Amino acid sequence: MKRFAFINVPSQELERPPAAAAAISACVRSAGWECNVYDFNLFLHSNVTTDVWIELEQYWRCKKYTLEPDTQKILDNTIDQFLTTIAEFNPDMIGISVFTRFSVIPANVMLTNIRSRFDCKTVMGGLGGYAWPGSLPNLTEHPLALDATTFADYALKTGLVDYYIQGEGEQAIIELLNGNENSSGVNGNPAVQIRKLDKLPHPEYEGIDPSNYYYTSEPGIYITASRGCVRNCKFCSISDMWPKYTSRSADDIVREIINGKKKYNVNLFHFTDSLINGNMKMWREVNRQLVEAKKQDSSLEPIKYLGQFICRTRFDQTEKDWELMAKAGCNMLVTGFESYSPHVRKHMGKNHTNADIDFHFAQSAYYGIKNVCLMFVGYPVETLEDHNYNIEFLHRYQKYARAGVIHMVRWGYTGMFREEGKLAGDSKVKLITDPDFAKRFHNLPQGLRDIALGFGWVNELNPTLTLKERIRRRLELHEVSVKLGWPQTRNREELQILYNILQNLDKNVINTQDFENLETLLDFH
Ligand code: B12
Ligand code: SF4
Repeated sequence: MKRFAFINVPSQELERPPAAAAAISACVRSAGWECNVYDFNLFLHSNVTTDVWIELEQYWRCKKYTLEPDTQKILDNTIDQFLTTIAEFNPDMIGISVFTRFSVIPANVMLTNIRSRFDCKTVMGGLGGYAWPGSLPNLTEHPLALDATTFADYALKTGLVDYYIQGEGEQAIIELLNGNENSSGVNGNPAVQIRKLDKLPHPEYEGIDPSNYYYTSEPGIYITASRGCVRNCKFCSISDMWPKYTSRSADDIVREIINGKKKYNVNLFHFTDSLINGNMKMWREVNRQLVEAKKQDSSLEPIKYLGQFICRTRFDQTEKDWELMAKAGCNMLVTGFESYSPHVRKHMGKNHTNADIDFHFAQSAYYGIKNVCLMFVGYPVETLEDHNYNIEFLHRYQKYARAGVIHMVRWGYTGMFREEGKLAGDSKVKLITDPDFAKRFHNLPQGLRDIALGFGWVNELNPTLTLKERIRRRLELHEVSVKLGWPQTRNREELQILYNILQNLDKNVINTQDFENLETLLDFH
């Protein structure tokens, strides 16, 4: 039997086992290969001191360009030790998972080491593969790779990998292991979205026991019930990744939850979906079946879940839906209400009304379901009147924030738009970007540049929404939130940057020094 070693690299949360490792290892096994999963993220964390871990995290996130000599030595030794275990397995192929752009540097380091020790084939997957390779330290050593558009492309051109897989990995890896090197998703062939999710094997956690992770309250696992979204909001990239909304059947989802509970001894299920309630029929049935299963078997009672949600209209749902969710174990919903202004929401492509938001919170309060609210400040068509709606939101729902029904509010980045994307050609938006921005930030790594450039726009059709005004609105919302006792998240550094910009702002021109602490903004992206 052929052997496949799956490697997960930092930077990733250590709260639960990596979802991709569980999903892909099950597929590799279904293709008749033996598969071992090696989580270098966890291994590293268990083998280095907190100080070394913190320095490495800064390095992975491009906040630091070189490591202290001692840290470099520790990293080299730890990788050596890690790869020795993998060498004992003697794999025919090694797969590496690049979760986000913060995994690009660690993946590059790991692949360089793999290449010097192993002769076997290597394959890369994960959304971080799409990241721009510009922040890699050795880019100029490979003139051929200078025009690489993504990290995956770079890795292929420099020979770090034999294959990379774009998009969903399940079908593509099975095809590849069956010898089909030209199948969709492999080495730049356009990926084809998987439509029959029920046919995929359930994730497996051999080698990545959830109880070995650093969970907050209790061990848990990720679960994916659907991919894509039923909406197509103007600022969102989900439809680029999954053009069609596709969901699994309720039977299959509940089977995975119950098996997960029994086999891996976990109660907590974290949905990775962009929205768990995209298909109401399926979603009702999932909750109904969970309630029924709990009635039949009391050991299932502790099962609970959290996930992203959309605010549904009153016509789409009943109180019974909320009761079912609560009984099924709904613990927390993360919902993009985005704005309390109907005008802004309409432009975004959202369907819900303010009465629907009222209903959402009232039901959550009644059934004890916690909420995280994702909100937008300075959306390109936002007027002062729209902004005042957001202030009203804070007053109106203060009682829920104080009671813990609203666990957190997160105000998005003061309108970060670099490319018009789906806003291009819109009758209400004509974005103008500061042409000098790119020059000023030329040497910043992609992640930072995206953020810096994202500040430099104004909507010609809503000209009073200058950067200064967007920042003022963000600060005002912060002030009101603090005054009313709203729990907020991760805003200290963000506000510091906005404050710096505001101080130097003159006629919407931004100076480089305003971004002194820009890299801290990465953590909010
Ligand atoms: C849940 C989630 C989180 C959670 C949990 C993260 C974790 N596990 O550590 C939290 C909230 C903590 C989080 C944080 C962040 N996230 Co996040 N997150 C997600 C989300 C919603 C689901 C990810 C997931 O688990 N999916 C399920 C698994 C199975 O999918 P997957 O990992 O993509 O793997 C599939 C394929 O990529 C491929 N694959 C993956 N690896 C491999 C390997 C091989 C060999 C093969 C063949 C295939 C393959 O096959 C898998 C199955 O199809 C996605 C959006 C989305 N819907 O995908 C964003 C997403 C991944 N996150 C993103 C970002 C940017 C972040 C943050 C950097 C945000 C920030 N600034 O803090 C942080 C990074 C945190 C960190 N260092 O850990 C971006 C990544 C974009 C990019 N290219 O960089 C995404 C895509 C959201 C977005 N639209 O912008 N995130
Ligand atoms: S509802 Fe959420 S996930 Fe769906 S398109 Fe809108 S912002 Fe994106």
